[in-house]
Amino acid sequence: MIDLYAAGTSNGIRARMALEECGLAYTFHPVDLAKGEHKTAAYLALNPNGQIPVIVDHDGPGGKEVVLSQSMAILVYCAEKVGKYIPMDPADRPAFSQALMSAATDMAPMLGTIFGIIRSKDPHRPTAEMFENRWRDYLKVWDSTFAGRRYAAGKEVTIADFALYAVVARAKGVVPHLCEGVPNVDRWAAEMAARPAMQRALKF
Ligand SMILES: N[C@@H](CCC(=O)N[C@@H](CS)C(=O)NCC(=O)O)C(=O)O
Repeated sequence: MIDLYAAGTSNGIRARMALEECGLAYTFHPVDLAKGEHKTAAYLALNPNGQIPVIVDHDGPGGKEVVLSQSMAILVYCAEKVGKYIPMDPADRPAFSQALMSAATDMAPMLGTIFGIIRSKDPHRPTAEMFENRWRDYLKVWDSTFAGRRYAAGKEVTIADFALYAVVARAKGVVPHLCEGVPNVDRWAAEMAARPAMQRALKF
């Protein structure tokens, strides 16, 4: 059994997608960020960074307990645990790694930065616009990619799709004006949204 500590942010959604898509049994523990539940001593013992998500796998490798934070690491961990959603053919790995890293190091931090700025007391519009434009540019490149490719890394669905969809779904919900004019992303996102595991993962 796995315990998941999360809230309905893109990082929390990503961890829940990992568990749902991999068909792993888990108990969900909602963490109320507004109440500071991620800063309690008990929570800090799980993740000293005081951030969601965290999973605790009571039956990790060798039967040992694994405590894991970082939503991307949780995706990789769950996929490796069930042997799915990571391409095994070395020829497929470069496109897979590139897609996964785009979600992890470009898309997710960019959206987090935009949220940080627009939710601040006195948002600095030129700075917000700079990051919003960068987000749009990244999304346009993804749109070109999806014009010739069904999934983020190729013909098969992988954790790169889950990593990316967590952030795109969140962006579509909170800042839809930043997600316009990308029909191929929309086609892919609709396919991801139709997956029953995704629908369960998004219910916070
Ligand atoms: N790189 C981490 C980021 C985790 C993160 O930023 N979590 C946010 C919610 S999306 C959080 O807990 N924020 C509360 C805080 O930092 O105080 C991951 O992917 O899991």
